[in-house]
Amino acid sequence: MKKFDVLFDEIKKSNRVLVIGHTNPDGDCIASMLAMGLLLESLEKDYELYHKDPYPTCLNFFPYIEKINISDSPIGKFDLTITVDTPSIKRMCYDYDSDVMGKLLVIDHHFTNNGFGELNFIFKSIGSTCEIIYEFFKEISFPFSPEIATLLFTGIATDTGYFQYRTASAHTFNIAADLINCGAEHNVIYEEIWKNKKFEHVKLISKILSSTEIIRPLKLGWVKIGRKISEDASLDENQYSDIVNQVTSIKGIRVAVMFREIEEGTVCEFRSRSEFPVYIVAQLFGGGGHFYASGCTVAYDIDKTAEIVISKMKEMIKEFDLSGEISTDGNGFVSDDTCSVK
Ligand SMILES: [Mn+2]
Repeated sequence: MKKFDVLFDEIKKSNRVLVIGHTNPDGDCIASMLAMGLLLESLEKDYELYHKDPYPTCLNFFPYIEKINISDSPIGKFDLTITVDTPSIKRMCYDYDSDVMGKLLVIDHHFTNNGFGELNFIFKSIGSTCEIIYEFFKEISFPFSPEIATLLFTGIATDTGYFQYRTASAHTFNIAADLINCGAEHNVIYEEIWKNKKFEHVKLISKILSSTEIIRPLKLGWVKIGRKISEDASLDENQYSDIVNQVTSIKGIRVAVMFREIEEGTVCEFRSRSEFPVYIVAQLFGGGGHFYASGCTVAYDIDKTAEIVISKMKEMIKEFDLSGEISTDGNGFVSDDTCSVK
């Protein structure tokens, strides 16, 4: 039996399929949804690509982006729901209701995913959901059109910080090369995603970054975005990611946090460039994510949240030795990670 037999069978035997993703979608999520949509299209399936939240505007260039129904709810009933790139049931962009949405199938790569679907295809060592979908399409010999290549390349590139994280393995680079051969224009994609900032956003980002603080001996840095800036700025996920990544780009800083105040509390986004697993911090505060990138929302204002989270992180980081440049896994496709059928 091949790795994705069960997944493909489930899709083939379904009548009406809903494809959704995680709240505040990023490039990997939207590209995965669209790629799955193109497979369903070719299988002549009745399907809907649905999302509750708007996607980052830098993804406007995505082929078939208009196929995503962005509204309050999907239309009608389904016998199969595929949620992509979604770490937990509470991060699904639409509350799961089996009567309306049918069987729940999860395709994901988040470290903290506990397999909340009836069928789970979770590969925790892979850097992006798009890389999993590449493997799936490869296995079923679904051809990589230039459109699919563009989508999958972008999803892989955005989730690996343009191939800079350790999750971008040699195998990931081989996949990227294959996708370029199939028509992904890497230079165009780079321009669209990373060279597309508005002038006022660059000025705002520089203002936000001027509040960066660091504790050099702990290799820890953080930045705060108050409620007013957070509401006025209308930055998207990709742009926020850029800000916290700037903090990790400081020489000697291995762990970074961005605090962003919203109505319900404070969003914390963690990044690690070391063996320090930031998903553990996120989990402590009710969130989750990856080894090197994770997040949570704390129900306090920004100053109180920062105080509590930073003090906890100081304790935790002291237990780790961040003096070296320790490398971890990133050895490509680990087939028997978690592929459960409940
Ligand atoms: Mn992802």
